Amino acid sequence: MEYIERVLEALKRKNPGESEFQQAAEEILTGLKPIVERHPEYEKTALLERFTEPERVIMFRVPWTDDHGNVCVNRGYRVQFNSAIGPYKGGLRFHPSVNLSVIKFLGLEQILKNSLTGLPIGGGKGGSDFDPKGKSDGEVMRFCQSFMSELYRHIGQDTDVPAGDIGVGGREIGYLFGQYKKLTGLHVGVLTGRGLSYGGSLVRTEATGYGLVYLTAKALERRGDSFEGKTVVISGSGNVAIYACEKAQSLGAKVVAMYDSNGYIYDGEGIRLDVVKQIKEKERARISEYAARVKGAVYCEGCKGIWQIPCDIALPCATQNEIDENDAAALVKNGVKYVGEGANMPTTLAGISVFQNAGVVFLPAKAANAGGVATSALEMAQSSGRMFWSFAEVDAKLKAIMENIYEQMDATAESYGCAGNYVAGANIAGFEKVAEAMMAQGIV
Ligand code: NDP
Ligand code: 2IT
Repeated sequence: MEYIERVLEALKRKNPGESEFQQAAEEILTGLKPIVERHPEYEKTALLERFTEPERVIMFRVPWTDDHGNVCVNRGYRVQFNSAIGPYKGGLRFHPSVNLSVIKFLGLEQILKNSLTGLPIGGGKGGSDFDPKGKSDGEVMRFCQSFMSELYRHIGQDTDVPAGDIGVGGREIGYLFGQYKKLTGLHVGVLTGRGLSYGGSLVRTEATGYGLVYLTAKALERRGDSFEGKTVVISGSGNVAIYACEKAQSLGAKVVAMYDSNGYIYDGEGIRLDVVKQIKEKERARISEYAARVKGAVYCEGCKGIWQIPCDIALPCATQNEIDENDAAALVKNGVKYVGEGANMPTTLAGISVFQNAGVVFLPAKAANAGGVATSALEMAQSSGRMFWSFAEVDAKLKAIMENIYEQMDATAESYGCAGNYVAGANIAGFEKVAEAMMAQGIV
């Protein structure tokens, strides 16, 4: 049996029931075939076995008290996956579906994503099965304080720098930072996505969504096309979805649909983002509200129907496995030409095959959504340098990083004999640097 297949089989045996982690590992390792064939030394030094085994997994109890005096217990995680090219870096997710498999898949993806940014950041991820939905600010604060009361001893500005992800935005980062500072006395860049008044960076809020559109726009431009006049469907209505919508609209696209976990809205006139921001960012309410406020818009219960809406460009920006092979087939049938993954692993392996076989330009998550973590690294640079860059400065750096990622994965796919296959291109381009750093540092 070939090296990659053996590693994958052992990984599945060793991590039973971890379906998301197994899926991410399969996507990544399969794409690495051409580079592994060129480097027999990888097998001799068990490089892939080391690459797929986290350096450290931390799991902990998070007890907190709700507004009625009930004691609740959640589970906290931090997976410090790979520090070959820099300190562990990656978000925290608070969502009831969080388990070790989800955090490990996100951590593995993060290693290669962070490498693609060209900045010195390793890969990590964390979170909890805590559900912030419906909780008061006080409950969220007490949860965050308890979570940090354990996490603080494992992180640091030069060792591990967490940030946001699903369920963790500016409010949560603020509470987490406050508790870290209280426990350590350090006002340092140990978390990114901080508020602008206490060390955050301009553009970090917008970065993932803007970056997704910058990279997709590059793919369009290379084909003599642009966002102008295109119909776009965006799933999710959180941080990534909102700023992807904002940038796509500013480039002349018409975004016609978005969703949350209950259902989707369709607005043939083009989504009014000010209304979405009011509902989701200010009121923390449900997207169904949109149809009650905007004439002509409709709300449909359930998420799946969104992929039946004809569009030129689909930007899945909610969560993993939201597009399966049937959804992909519906999108293809209705004429989709580009798919840019804003979420992490939003397309199943079978869904990816449907897009690639149909000649859709498929832009995988670890490249397409790298703008968030890239801007986090720019926030770290500003923190260390005691500097504060202007919006225009950070935005220009973000755009350049995203365009460079596109060129890198395009050129890499071509040079390894799989032109246009950006899944392989992004995996190989990200892996090259991590592999070189791991080889240079010996068996550690
Ligand atoms: P938010 O919490 O801000 O928003 C998440 C959105 O996705 C909400 O609309 C939420 O709906 C929806 N959603 C979550 N889970 C599900 C589900 N199971 N089914 C349907 N809808 C769901 O998170 P972000 O926007 O930050 O993150 C979205 C995706 O982007 C994630 O995959 C994340 O890993 C990825 N990402 C985020 C980055 C960042 O900088 N924030 C960077 C790179 C990637 P509801 O409110 O109903 O739960
Ligand atoms: O998936 C991701 O890249 C993020 N959630 C952002 C991580 C970060 O450290 O900014």
